[in-house]
Amino acid sequence: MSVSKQYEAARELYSKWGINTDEALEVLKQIPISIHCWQGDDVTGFEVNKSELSGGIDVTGNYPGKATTPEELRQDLEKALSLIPGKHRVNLHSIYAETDGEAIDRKDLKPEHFSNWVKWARLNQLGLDFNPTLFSHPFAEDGLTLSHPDPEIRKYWIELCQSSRKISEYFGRELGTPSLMNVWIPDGYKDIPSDRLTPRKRLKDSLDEIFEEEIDSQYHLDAVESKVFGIGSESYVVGSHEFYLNYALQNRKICLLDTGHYHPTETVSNKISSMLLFSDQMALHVSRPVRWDSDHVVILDDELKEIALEIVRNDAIEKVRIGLDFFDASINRVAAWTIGTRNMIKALLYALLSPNDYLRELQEKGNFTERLALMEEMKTYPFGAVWDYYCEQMGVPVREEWLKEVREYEKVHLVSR
Ligand code: RNT
Ligand code: ZN
Repeated sequence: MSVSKQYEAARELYSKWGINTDEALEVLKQIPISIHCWQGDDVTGFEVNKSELSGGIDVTGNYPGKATTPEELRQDLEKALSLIPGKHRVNLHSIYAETDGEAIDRKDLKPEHFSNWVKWARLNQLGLDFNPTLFSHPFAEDGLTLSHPDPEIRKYWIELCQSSRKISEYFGRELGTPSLMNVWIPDGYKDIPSDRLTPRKRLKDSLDEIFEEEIDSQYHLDAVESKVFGIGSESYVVGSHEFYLNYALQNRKICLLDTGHYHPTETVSNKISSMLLFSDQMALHVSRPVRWDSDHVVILDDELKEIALEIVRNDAIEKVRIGLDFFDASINRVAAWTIGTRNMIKALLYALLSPNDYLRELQEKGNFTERLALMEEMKTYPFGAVWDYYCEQMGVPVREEWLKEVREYEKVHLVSR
């Protein structure tokens, strides 16, 4: 049966619950996903004097064909984007600046060092987001940055964040869509600290200094990302969830929740409603922790669906900025982007095809039997048929067809690298 015939049948089934599949697809089309560039090169970047990846994060695997130049990275991203339905965003880091072979200090980077990215984004109708890179650097070798006891080192990182805000603002101005600049730092201790307060005080002061200058939110937004532990910071992380939750609330900044940054039984899906009761914006790094913050490729698992359901049910599509954050070097990297991003979009579609109002009513009435029964039955409704139709309509490969294209791309472009 053709994709559209299957879609017709699915449309009828969903309409029984008052769900308009055509409308759901129109909504889906408008949801941008911020795709992280760093999956394409294992968080390496293009700095002239590269430092090894640090900060308690790790990329494992040595699948051939990783991007080693900005041109290769953009080409790979374009390939992935051609397999992903919708218009999206690309998320950059300081280490992806282009300095023409000149060793420019990270804190001295200027908008012009990202002009190729902006040109490319405009050409491909993409928004850009940004991150100052506060790891993989000689000044971050002891795992401390914005909370460092040495004021000179702290100053360095503060200045990096300040100049990064200008770069982010430039993205927003040039592309007509605000750039989200996310500050994540690795700071913490391997072993039990004797003073938890002082480093946090210093981080608070550093952030105040970074954000001192007002920047028009039409162009730039500030976000802060917490973490529970990292490799080498197992006992204490300065920028914990409570730290940033309070900081963001008090200073009207955006709190960014990474799905790999909580205790293993804690879920981000359960946090979204609480966050949104107190602020009208939040951001996500959707990732997949496997036993630890391992940043595996996002799959369509229960938690991903639950996150999407929370965004849709809480009327928060415009409030939650969805970004991805995973890096797997053991598989084809273009495939990694494609799989993870398609899954995020699938989860959103799944959520849009749920009888959310009716389910809410059931709960309010205390009818938990029907609530559970219906939620379970919806899982086997023909959501795949709607997804396939969406891909066809958006001009991207249907089902696993995209894999052929990645294989071909690998043969022609990646193997020879
Ligand atoms: C690290 C954070 C952070 C990074 C990226 C590369 O634990 O999740 O977001 O993964 O900035
Ligand atoms: Zn993250």
